Amino acid sequence: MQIFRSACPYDCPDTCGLLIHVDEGKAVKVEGDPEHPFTRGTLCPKMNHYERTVHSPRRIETPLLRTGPKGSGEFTPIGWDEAIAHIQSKWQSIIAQYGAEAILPYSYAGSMGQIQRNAGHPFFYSLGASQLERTICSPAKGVGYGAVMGSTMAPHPSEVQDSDFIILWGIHALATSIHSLHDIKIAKERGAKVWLIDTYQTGTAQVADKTIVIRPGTDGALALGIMHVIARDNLIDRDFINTSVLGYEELAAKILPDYSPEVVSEITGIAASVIEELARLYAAARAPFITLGSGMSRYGNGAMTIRTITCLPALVGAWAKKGGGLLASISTGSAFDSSRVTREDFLERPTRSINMNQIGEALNELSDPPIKSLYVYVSNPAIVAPDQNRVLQGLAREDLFTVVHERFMTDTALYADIVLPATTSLEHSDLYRAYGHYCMQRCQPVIEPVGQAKSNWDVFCLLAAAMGIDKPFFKQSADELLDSILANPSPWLANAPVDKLNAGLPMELPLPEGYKTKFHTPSGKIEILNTREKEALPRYTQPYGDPADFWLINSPDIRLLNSSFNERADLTQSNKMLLQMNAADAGKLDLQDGQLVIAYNERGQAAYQLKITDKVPAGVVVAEGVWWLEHTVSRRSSNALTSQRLTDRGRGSTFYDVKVNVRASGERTDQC
Ligand SMILES: Nc1nc2c(c(=O)[nH]1)N[C@H]1C(S)=C(S)[C@@H](COP(=O)(O)OP(=O)(O)OC[C@H]3O[C@@H](n4cnc5c(=O)[nH]c(N)nc54)[C@H](O)[C@@H]3O)O[C@H]1N2
Ligand SMILES: Nc1nc2c(c(=O)[nH]1)N[C@H]1C(S)=C(S)[C@@H](COP(=O)(O)OP(=O)(O)OC[C@H]3O[C@@H](n4cnc5c(=O)[nH]c(N)nc54)[C@H](O)[C@@H]3O)O[C@H]1N2
Ligand code: SF4
Ligand SMILES: [Mo]
Repeated sequence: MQIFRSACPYDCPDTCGLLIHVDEGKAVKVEGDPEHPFTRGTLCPKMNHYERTVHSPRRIETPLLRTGPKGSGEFTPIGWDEAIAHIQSKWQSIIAQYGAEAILPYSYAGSMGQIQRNAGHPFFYSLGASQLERTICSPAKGVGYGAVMGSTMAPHPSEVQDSDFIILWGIHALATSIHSLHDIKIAKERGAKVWLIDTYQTGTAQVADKTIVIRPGTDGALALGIMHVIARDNLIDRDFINTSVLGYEELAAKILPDYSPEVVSEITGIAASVIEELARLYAAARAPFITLGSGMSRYGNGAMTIRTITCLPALVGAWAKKGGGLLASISTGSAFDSSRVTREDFLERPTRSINMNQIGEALNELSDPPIKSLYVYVSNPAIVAPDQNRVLQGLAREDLFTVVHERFMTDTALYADIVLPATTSLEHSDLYRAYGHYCMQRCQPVIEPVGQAKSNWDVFCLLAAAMGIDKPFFKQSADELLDSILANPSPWLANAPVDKLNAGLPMELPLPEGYKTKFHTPSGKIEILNTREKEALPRYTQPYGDPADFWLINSPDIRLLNSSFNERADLTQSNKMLLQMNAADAGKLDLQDGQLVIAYNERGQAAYQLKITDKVPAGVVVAEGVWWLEHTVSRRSSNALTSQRLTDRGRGSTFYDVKVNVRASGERTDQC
């Protein structure tokens, strides 16, 4: 038995340190690495048994060729040479007839490793394929934060330990970022109070002293209401504003008067007295801290909402206080030069870009040239993309040549012409950086590839050779590429203990002295007023909404990581596809707890088991998790209801900006 260090590859802010026990070439046990500075030896329930994913009997072990109709799941095993030759000949004829832009890559973050996640970029740039706008997560959050704070560094996550008043705003930390709760627990032990703002009482409410339930998409108005009270009662930090803030006076004069607690109460559904209380507590705190989730950024007004909330700490000088500030997301992207992997310079002429949230539209409507081939890796668009009926309709096109490189037979892979088997993180090399802390980790394979699985990097090198792309870049190994990146460090990385990285240990990037009050904006100040924006000041704008009765919140499930872990029977055996609704609404619709119901709108419908609960307010229903279709009753999951509309800025997804009606299911539960 040997124990190796590794890191969690999934799209989770924590990027936990792992210890992998390997016996006779198999991973037999997975533990948290106690030496990891942030994750400190604990894992979530999903990764505690990562070996069950790695050695799952459901792993795809050979390349597969489709033998039945699209989507039927009928395949025959073939060899790698045959699979690559098949792709080569199909692509060559598509390129000859339609041009390379008829080929579209589709990838996101099934693995967060800097090599494997980005391995397709240099290949598809070289090919001249259509580009993908990778905005399915929360770009509006980044744009909203950036409008006020520019590229100011996020606080170290342990900063919160010294806060005395913490707002968890639109974040289900118990499910999505559990290790942040460790620091929050320390703050609580030191006397801090925690308030949670969400659209229903999530599991995270357990750690909060108070939960405010807000009407979906209205958080911008709440932030303005809090600032109204702070300005009205002169609770501002005048010295901080004078030295470090641009535009407070304009905001106070032109915008805040319109957002009295009474007006904001009408918009948000929160009692005016609660808005007053929250504003006073926030202003009176020694070091108020806001942990900002992504929830409210996934609306038509997402960027403006985040921008507005981001102004709050400036009014009370929170940034200058130990333990104060706002944590939206941690970016360590500048620590190393990712263009050494992505190689934009391989693109010989501009090619069109297709927004990944609108893949449904693109597959069905695009012409000149139409998309004739789709290459999917580290993603599962049949399940994670909005407007599922349109996506499945596109994937079902018999004239669409689809290749899916996957670990499991996902709903997307079921529609493939060729399926290629992918390695897991224990079988390939990579470099991981996190978005919830400042650590990085370099990982080596700890077991041999399962079956004939190959890593993304290796497959793109094979495809490059087959397509006649003769660049030496594609003749190196993933480790050689990593070595060359680390041999050319950024100034930030050069100051870090890189030898730790090469020894496989988690390495924390050093933070510059006084970084919290070095505001990286054009003015050097926090920019409440930003004249580069179309609207120079934040104000409340409305979400899209839909003409239906209930907002549908379809946020993460604690047992899944986006659509990953659906393969694990131990995680998915109970309570899938629940629709949570409050008793009064259920009563009005004459629905009973446990019965099968249909949520529907103009885009589609999905069946759920009804769960009546007082944790959900009137006018809202909640369905956690993005489930594979095998776990659904109606062969559709929540994305059959979500829309391809984009956010106000950042061209991001609007998953929670969706409304539905609900009815009892008739006898038929199959999809219309
Ligand atoms: N277990 C688990 N962990 C995950 C994931 C997962 O699928 N499962 N996904 C990972 C990924 S890719 C991401 S991006 C992160 C996201 O993690 P988070 O930042 O937590 O963001 P969301 O999950 O989008 O939403 C968080 C909360 O916002 C609430 N919310 C929705 N609309 C509103 C609103 O209008 N106002 C307010 N105040 N709250 C609202 C939702 O009810 C939800 O509880 O989590 C990562 N971690
Ligand atoms: N309704 C609804 N939909 C959502 C969300 C939501 O909250 N609600 N959340 C959205 C968000 S925030 C995000 S970020 C997206 C995420 O969407 P994706 O990034 O597509 O995430 P996953 O569902 O985890 O799918 C990743 C797939 O990659 C595969 N994979 C893992 N490692 C490798 C590898 O090394 N190589 C290859 N080739 N494949 C690999 C896995 O087996 C898995 O099937 O989903 C979005 N979709
Ligand atoms: S999914 Fe998140 S919490 Fe779970 S092990 Fe991975 S990084 Fe850690
Ligand atoms: Mo995400």
